[in-house]
Amino acid sequence: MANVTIIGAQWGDEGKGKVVDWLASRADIVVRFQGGHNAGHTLVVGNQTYKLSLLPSGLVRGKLGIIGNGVVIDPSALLLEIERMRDQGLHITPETLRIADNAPLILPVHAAIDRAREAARGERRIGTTGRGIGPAYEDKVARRAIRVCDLAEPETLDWRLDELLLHHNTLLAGLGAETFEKQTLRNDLIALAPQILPFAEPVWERLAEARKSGARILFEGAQAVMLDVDHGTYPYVTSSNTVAGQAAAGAGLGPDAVGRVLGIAKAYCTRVGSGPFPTELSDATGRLLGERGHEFGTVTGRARRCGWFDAALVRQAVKVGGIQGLALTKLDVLDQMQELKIGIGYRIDGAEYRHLPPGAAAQAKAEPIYETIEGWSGSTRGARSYAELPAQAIKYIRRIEELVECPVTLLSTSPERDDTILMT
Ligand code: 2SA
Ligand code: MG
Repeated sequence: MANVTIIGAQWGDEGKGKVVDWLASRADIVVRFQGGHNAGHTLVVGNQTYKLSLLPSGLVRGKLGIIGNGVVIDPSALLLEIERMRDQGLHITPETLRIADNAPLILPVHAAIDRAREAARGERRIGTTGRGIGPAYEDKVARRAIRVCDLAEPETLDWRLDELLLHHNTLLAGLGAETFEKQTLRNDLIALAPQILPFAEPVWERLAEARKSGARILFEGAQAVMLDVDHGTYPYVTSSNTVAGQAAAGAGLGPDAVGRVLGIAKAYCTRVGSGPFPTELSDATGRLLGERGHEFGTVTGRARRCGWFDAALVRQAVKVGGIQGLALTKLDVLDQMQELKIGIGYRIDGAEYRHLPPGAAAQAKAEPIYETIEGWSGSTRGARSYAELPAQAIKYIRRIEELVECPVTLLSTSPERDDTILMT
């Protein structure tokens, strides 16, 4: 297997965890390259369910896990997750997990700002996970982040925290929220340092060595292309680049290392948080999709909004994300529906579009243009070969391939790892 990069092709929760797990068994190293503990990847292995947030999914398969520099790391959340996974029997040590020494940290002040800002936005809130992801990325770009390596230089923490708090306490006070004490933050960081530093190293060096020795690397994306800070439904996006190109920059290797890019898409569409969702269904069909698909967030437990597959959107994700093959998940949720719809474009103020234009007002007005396709009465749940699929289900997949201009190379028919069909 060559290197593979996995990214979401919609708004997240496409079932990346399962596909990453499936591919991790053929990889040597699994790398996270963006996002943080806002991600939620559910892995079902036998009778165990693992819910991972920040840790690379490959750890469940005993593969080396790497958290790259493109990730924002909440050190307390990391330690808690490691503890939780150890309780489930996973062996996580500095031998199995490495984190980039130049990755920025998420501090409690970031989560406080995230939440205070969301509260202040009221109706216009983004619906963030409240984990401090956005504010931590802002600090990185503003050059005032405290990074993993800084934990090894406690003598610099004073001025770093001064600079950070000058900015954030002013903001928090303005938002009517509680401010932070430097000494408390400093003490906490110093206490965390000996627990975090054993995992830290220049991971780019290890990855370069791994490439030289022919190791197979799997890059595990979080969130999805439509939540990308540049290409997504801005401002209703996350604060990182989620496209495949980010795998290289967020891990510290060249673009040739990215390998084959696999996009994950649900056979319908969901979104958590606010923002445009042209094919959203707020009727009984939408509720049915949510119930059958168990559409609740892994991290926050929020109910997900549901709607029809939006081929115009996924086509766009294929192009900007660099997706070469699609894994289609949760097809079984559509079993027994008489009729299915696929969004093929949008109507905005009387004009027709094949893509979603970037303006927030235009996106909010976008009415989907649908194509209707007959459903199937049989079941696709747990199918393990192409021959087991109803003819009409195959037709649905083929039509999606045409519309998004990308082949469906994998089909996942249940959360179980082995219920996966390699399409040829
Ligand atoms: P943030 O917290 O700043 O990244 O939020 C900004 C937007 O990005 C969306 N977002 C997500 N959407 C789907 N899944 C995510 N992860 C969890 C999961 C979500 C959960 O995989 O289940 O448990 O609720 C995720 N993370 C961020 C978010 O909804 C905002 O629209
Ligand atoms: Mg998820």
